Amino acid sequence: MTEGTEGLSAGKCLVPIEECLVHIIMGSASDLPVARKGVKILEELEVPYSVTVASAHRTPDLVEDSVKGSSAKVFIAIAGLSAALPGAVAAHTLRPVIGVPVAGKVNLDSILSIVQMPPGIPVGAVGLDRGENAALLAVRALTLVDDRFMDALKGYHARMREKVIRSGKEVLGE
Ligand code: C2R
Repeated sequence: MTEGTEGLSAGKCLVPIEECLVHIIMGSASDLPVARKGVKILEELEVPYSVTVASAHRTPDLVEDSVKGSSAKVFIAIAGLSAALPGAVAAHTLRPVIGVPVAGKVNLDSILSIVQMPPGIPVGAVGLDRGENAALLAVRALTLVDDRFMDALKGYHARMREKVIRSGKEVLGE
């Protein structure tokens, strides 16, 4: 884990950085609540990850260093407002990049900034603040290189199914 994200209590990358498979970049420390949702999933599914803060607008050199210095197979870029970050990350790697727009006073700004990438530099997009879906999509991509992640996802889906069934029973007083 890169310095500056100490708030992620359970977010330490327990393996050497070169073994982290998913690299999460937040445009600002204020995006931490969204990053936490993704971290929770990656920890539950035992996917080695790393987290850092770097901004395409404020610290473009750090974005480049962070991407080029990572051996991650999938990148997650979280940003609100004029969200250039996911596109900037995609400009520095040929690995898949998943952008997470962050909700604010105007929600369409970050969504459109991520979705409307110019031809040639694709960025996948999940919904507003959907850090967990970004992580799940990243794990789905990892199933292409390692079947262990397929088993992890199957377990996740089985638990989700149980939760839905249980909540239905509770609502209906069964
Ligand atoms: P602050 O809370 O630091 O003022 O940031 C961040 O992702 C955050 O959601 C406010 C918002 O600005 C976003 N930000 C970007 C970029 N850098 C910071 N969209 C970027 O480079 O795209």
